[in-house]
Amino acid sequence: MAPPLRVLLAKLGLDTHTVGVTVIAHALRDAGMEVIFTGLKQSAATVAATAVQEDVDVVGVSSLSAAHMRHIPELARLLREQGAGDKLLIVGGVVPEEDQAALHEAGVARIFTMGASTQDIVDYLNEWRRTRDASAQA
Ligand code: B12
Repeated sequence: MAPPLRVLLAKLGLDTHTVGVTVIAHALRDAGMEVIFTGLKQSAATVAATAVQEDVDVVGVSSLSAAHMRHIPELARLLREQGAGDKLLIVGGVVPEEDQAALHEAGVARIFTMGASTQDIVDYLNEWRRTRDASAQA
């Protein structure tokens, strides 16, 4: 059997909104994934280092305090610089539409905003894994 998908959930900067990230952690765990939570008030450098050390497949940032443009492009850059650019980077929370294109440009694969269905997030991650594993075998 394939090992479970490993997901690092992160909170960056001064953002202390915890409900969304907790809901997502439970949903991913209930779907059989391994979830690691960084805790609050992390820097992009700490999250990138943790992602590498823990050898996760996915880095998911929960961002509700309007600091996404400050921290997330930096996190994407640090992941690439540390040879971890193949990890899937996703974001959830309060991200205005006008910022989304720049985050995608920086390396964010998908953004799930307020009201996103946890089942859609689980399905998205499972589908990403299927595609990744299929192309690795080809
Ligand atoms: C509850 C709340 C608080 C609580 C937080 C308590 C806690 N421990 O979490 C308290 C009162 C402490 C608080 C404080 C503040 N808040 Co507040 N808060 C909210 C509120 C009302 C609800 C957030 C919530 O819990 N939603 C429920 C969860 C389930 O939803 P969610 O987090 O959006 O998560 C879903 C998706 O976004 C997504 N998702 C989220 N994270 C992730 C991660 C991944 C990996 C994935 C895949 C998906 C995903 O999936 C989830 C399921 O659908 C929102 C308004 C709102 N309607 O969103 C404001 C809101 C987020 N807060 C806001 C603000 C401004 C603040 C304060 C700055 C207010 C102040 N002046 O002090 C402070 C900041 C504190 C800080 N340092 O971060 C603003 C943010 C504005 C912005 N980003 O531009 C909002 C939007 C209110 C508003 N309309 O202005 N807040």
